[in-house]
Amino acid sequence: MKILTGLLFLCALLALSQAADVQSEQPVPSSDVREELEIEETFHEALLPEAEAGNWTEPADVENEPAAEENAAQAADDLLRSSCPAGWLKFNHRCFIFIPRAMTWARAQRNCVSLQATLASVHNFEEYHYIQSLIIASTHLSPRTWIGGSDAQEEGLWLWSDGSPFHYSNWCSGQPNNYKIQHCLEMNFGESKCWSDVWCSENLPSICAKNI
Ligand SMILES: [Ca+2]
Repeated sequence: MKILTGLLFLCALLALSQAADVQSEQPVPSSDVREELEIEETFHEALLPEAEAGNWTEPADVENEPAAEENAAQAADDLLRSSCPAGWLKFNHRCFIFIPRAMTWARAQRNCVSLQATLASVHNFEEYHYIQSLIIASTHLSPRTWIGGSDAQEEGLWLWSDGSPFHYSNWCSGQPNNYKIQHCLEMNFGESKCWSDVWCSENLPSICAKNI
């Protein structure tokens, strides 16, 4: 009886030890591995809702590529728009051209309009000086020339034909005098090469200007 009991006890021990072996075959993750697994799970959980909602954000370096192309296209566009057509000269975001053919003020303005421009308005001394130097470069002289000022709509109320405000002026002494009704603005008048009102029917060369 004692032998039988001993055998049963031995069998029980063997069975227990085998069960323990089976359990020990399942590797217990080390603490490092557990951390990695947790991080990976967190990563997927964090991405999934956005991806499913269609809010996937491209990584930064990929996202920059279209932006760089866009910037290059914008720069090329700016360059194109910042240049003037052949024969025109750029100053203060406008293009200017001297038209040597003598015409009345109205015909000179119409000619400018046909070039997608207007007779030039002048807003400060630098612009006036630039226009004077442009005329000298074209003619080697300083002939009287039409620019875009007129008070034909109302005597003494000077307007620029491009619609810009008439703030700056360079009238010669005693001008504008509306002598025998003068409604158009000529530059390079007299020795001082300043401005005067003159009859609009005079035939003068002109300066056209257009915005870039
Ligand atoms: Ca006058």
